[in-house]
Formats: sequence, C-alpha cells, structure tokens
Amino acid sequence: MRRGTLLGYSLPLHAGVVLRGQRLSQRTGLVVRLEQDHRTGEGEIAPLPGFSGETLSQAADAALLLIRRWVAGACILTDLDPSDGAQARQPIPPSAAFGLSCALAELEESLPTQAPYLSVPLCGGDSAEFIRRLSAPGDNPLAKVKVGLMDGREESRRVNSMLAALPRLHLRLDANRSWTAAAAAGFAESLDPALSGRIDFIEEPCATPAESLAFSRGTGIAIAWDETVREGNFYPCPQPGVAAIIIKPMLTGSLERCRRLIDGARQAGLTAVISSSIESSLGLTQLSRLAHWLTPGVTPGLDTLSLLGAQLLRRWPGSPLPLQSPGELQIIARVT
Ligand code: OSB
Ligand code: MG
Repeated sequence: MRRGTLLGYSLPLHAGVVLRGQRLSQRTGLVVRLEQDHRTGEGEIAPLPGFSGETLSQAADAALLLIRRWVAGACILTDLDPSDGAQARQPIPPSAAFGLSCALAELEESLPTQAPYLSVPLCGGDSAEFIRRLSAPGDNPLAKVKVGLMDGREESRRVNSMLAALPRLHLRLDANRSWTAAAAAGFAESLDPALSGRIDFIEEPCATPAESLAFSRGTGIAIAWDETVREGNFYPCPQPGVAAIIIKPMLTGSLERCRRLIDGARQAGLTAVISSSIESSLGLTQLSRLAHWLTPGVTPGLDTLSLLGAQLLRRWPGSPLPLQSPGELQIIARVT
C-alpha cells in the first residue's frame, strides 16, 4: 500500500532578507510525504525566488503528477533524473526532483540518518562579534564572508582584520558575480599577502566565468563556481585556479544528479561543497546528512536557519527557534 501527501508551509523570514533585489518576508514551500507499508519518507520542495527557474505552483503541479504515478505503483526515479535512463515524459523542476528524491531515499533508507549538523558560519555585518563567535574553543576555524556588497578595499581590510585576529582561521568568500574586473582587482590589491593564503576560495568573483578565471590567474587566489554550476550543461573539469564547486541541491535536482556532480568534481580534483537555498530545518537537516554521506570532511554551507522565524517538523540540533508541527501545515493533496 502506497500513500502520498503534499503539504504547504510558510515560515516567517527576517525583515531585510533581500534576494537578487527582491525583499522576501515569508519562505514558502512544500513537504512531500511518501508512505509505503510502515515506512515513511519526507522531502522539501522549495523553489527560491530569484534563483529557481520554477514557481512554487509549477513545482507543486509537477510533484503531484509524480506522487500520483508513484502511488499507482510506478518507479519514478528515471523521471526525477532523466539523463540517467529513459527520457523523462516532461522535465521535472529541480526543487520537485530534489524533494521527491529525498522522500524516496528516506523511505528506502538510502540517505544515512547520521550527520554532525555542522555548517560553515556565515559572517554578517559585525566582524568584531563574529571574531568572538569563532574564537570559541574547539570551533571549526572556517567561516564564509559575503563580499561585493560595499567598497572592495573596505571589504579586504575587513578580511585582513579577521584573518589577523584568528591565526588559524580559513575563509571562504562569496562575491556572487558582483565585481567588475577592476573592483575585483582593487579587492585583491588591498589584501595582506601574508594572510591571503588562508582564503580557501572566492565564489564567483566577477560577472562572467571568463573574468573570474582571469582574476584568479592575475591574483593567484583560488575561485569556486556556484552560479556557473547551474548554467548550460555544466560538468566539473579541471581548470587552473578553480578549487571548488558549490552545489545547491534545491536548485540542482535529484540526489542522483547531485551525486553525479560530486563524483565529477572528485575526478576533476575539485572540492564539492553542499550549500543551502534557505531551506527549512527539514531540508537543512537532510542537506547535512547528504553532505556527511557524499562529501565527508567538507563542511557544508548551511548557516541560513537563523534567517527564519521557526523550524519545520524536525529540529536542527541546538537551534532555539520554535517548531512548526504537522498540524500547522496546509494539506494540498492526499493521494491514496
Ligand atoms: O549567495 O551563494 C549564495 C543561499 C541562498 C541563495 C544564494 C546564496 C546562499 C548562500 C548559502 O550563501 C550559504 C552558504 O553557501 O554558506
Ligand atoms: Mg554564492
């Protein structure tokens, strides 16, 4: 006996969360629950406005179609991952493929339940406060700083001061393609060369991959692809200056598709870093399990829970945020 349920959630987002110029006040998404005999699996489907190509309602329609087929006894894995088998009947939006593949993987117990629930902390505005937080004994000395938001020289002074204050700290920087070649060069010039070796990489410094590669050639600072991973027919290959690829599964697709990208990265000598698309605690705990399973030893970038006002169904260990329970979700469809 199979049964499928599609639920809708809405979580408050802190004022001031701006995604590609859009201010968001609620994070909305879906929970898919698949039940077979006495086993249950859940997954989150939450297109991120400004980043996902699909809307929530397109994702819901696609998910519902597949839930119906699954409940009727079909194997939907090839639909979720069309390049790994027969042609899909129609392309499945990445968020729907990700959420359904997580629900199936929980049901089949292929997604390990173990995880350390670690994340690379995201450094917000106040670097003094951040340095205090990172100086806690036993803390993992790796942090992520968004750059490209203010004057480049101002930002490199801030990076210098963080690296100088914590001699074991390594940083991942993320410019989200916001620098012109000149701004990126300005940033690099003001970095202290005695400290910049502890910048593991800068994600997408410039507007185009070609400019980012030229930046790395000119400065010796390693870069990582994030936006580029979701463009065209990206597949990891070795490129001078490229250290890592960032994988945001909610924007990428099924677990199988993520696994292939991770395998490709390993073969190309690149680090694969699992990262959040501002999922709820349900999705974040699954991303943590996924990262522990497929990218062991690489701390994922999941420090986005604190942007939300509540957790969903499952707790992120140590988070003080209140938990929304199943009764607070809206039932969109029950398929039996
Ligand atoms: O800038 O890479 C981004 C989350 C949602 C949308 C875009 C981005 C992010 C993150 C997630 O940065 C946190 C992380 O990667 O550490
Ligand atoms: Mg980024």
